[in-house]
This record gives sequence, C-alpha cells and structure tokens, in this order.
Amino acid sequence: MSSQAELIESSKKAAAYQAVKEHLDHSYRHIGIGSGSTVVYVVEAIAALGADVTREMIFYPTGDQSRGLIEDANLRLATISQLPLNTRLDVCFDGADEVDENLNLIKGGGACLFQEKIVATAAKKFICVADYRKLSPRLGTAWKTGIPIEVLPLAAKRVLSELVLLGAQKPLVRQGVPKKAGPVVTDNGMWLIDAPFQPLQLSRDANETRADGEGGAWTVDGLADHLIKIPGIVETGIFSGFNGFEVQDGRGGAQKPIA
Ligand code: ABF
Repeated sequence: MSSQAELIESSKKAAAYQAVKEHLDHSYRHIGIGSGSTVVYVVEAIAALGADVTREMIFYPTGDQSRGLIEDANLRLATISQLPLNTRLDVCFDGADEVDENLNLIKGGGACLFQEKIVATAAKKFICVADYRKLSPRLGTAWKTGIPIEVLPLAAKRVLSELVLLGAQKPLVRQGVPKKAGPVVTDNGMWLIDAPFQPLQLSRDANETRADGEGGAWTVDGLADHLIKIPGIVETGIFSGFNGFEVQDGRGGAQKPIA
C-alpha cells in the first residue's frame, strides 16, 4: 500500500474510533450504521468495546453492506421498520463523499443514499465520519463526479433531461463495472444518476442563487428542493439541515461541535 493510501486508511480509522469514543454513550439502545469503507472502522470500534457494552444495543443498517458488517461483528441487527413507533435512534454514524463549511453533505458515491437518509433522519444525533479529504468550502469542489441521485429506472431519461434544464453538466446514469454489466442497481432496485453542478452556495439567500434554472450557482437547499420535486427522483445525495451534527475528520477530531 502506498504511503498516501496508508495515510487515508489511518485517517478513516482514527476518525471512526474517535467518533465512537465520543458519541456512543454506553446507555444508548438504538444505533444507526451507515455504509461505505469508513463505516467498516466504526463497526470495528464498536465491536472492540466488547459484549458487556454492546449487549443491549440494537443496530439499524442502511443497506446490504452495513447489514453484513453488523452481522459479521455479531451485533444485534434490526431493520429501520422494526424501530418502535415514536422512537428515535440515539445516534447514527455514517460516512460522506464531501462536507461543506455548513456541514451539508454529498452522499451516495458508494451507491447508498436513500436508506441512509431514512436512518439519518430517524436519529437524534448524526455523526458524520469523513476523513480530511472530504472537507471543502462548497459541495462540488472536492467531489467532482456530480450529485448522486436515485431514480426510478423507467424515469431515468426524463430525469436526465430535467437535470440539464436545471444546469447539470452532462449528467449520466452510473454504470457498473465492466460497463456492459449495465446501470448500477441500488439496494432499492433503483438506478443512480451522477449530476455535476457548479459548486453549491452555502446559504439560501446567497446572491448567486439560481432559483429558476437560469445562470449562476444553486444554493444547497435551493437545488435539493428543486430536485426532489422532479417525478422519478426517489431521493438525492444532498444531506442538509441535520440536528446534532458533527464531523470527525481523523486529524484531531471534530470540525464543528454539536449544538
Ligand atoms: C456511503 O459511502 C455513501 O453515502 C457515501 O457516499 C460513501 C462514503 O464512503 P467511504 O467511507 O467509503 O468514502 O455512505
């Protein structure tokens, strides 16, 4: 492994262990577990606490990969549909592809976003474990392949046309490897579109806001609001406005404290 790759892995691991140490209160019962390569270390850190600590905890995955991680670590598994009514997860740990200065996220680079948003919004506290590479002033600066958008396959072409009208530059249906395998299919049986936009403004009332699809850059919330109204879009990889949010970056801890 190159020294760069080693640095990245050690940052992910440090961020994950720090996040678990600071934010997994041992009295917690319901815990959301996101997807991706960083979350592997989150589950490792939780399992390392031992059965005495984790015995009463129930873990809710955001897809097939995180379900496998929970099972392999011998932690108690439940689906989000089994979370009792009027109950919230105590905490959710998840990764991200990019994080801006206001702690808005792009997610879905690893093909998981829809169940991740369901689990994240069910949690009282959302802890994003994102190593130093993922922090940027504006979404779309570090993560250049575009905003991941989960779509109904039947509607994919129509959605591509709508995205171009909103200013996306060459949005594409994500293809599997090898390409002849066809489109990537999500855990929900949907396809993904990657839609590159100009880097997103932080605030809803920024001067450059592109509210009507004409010129300028979108704000994070402006674009998210427009995208979710397009028929055929199931969910987008823009995550914003979470309460109790903190980013652990693997270089000494939190970017922003939880309010
Ligand atoms: C999933 O994995 C996605 O939402 C996000 O895109 C990605 C982060 O993965 P990694 O930790 O591998 O960078 O959570």
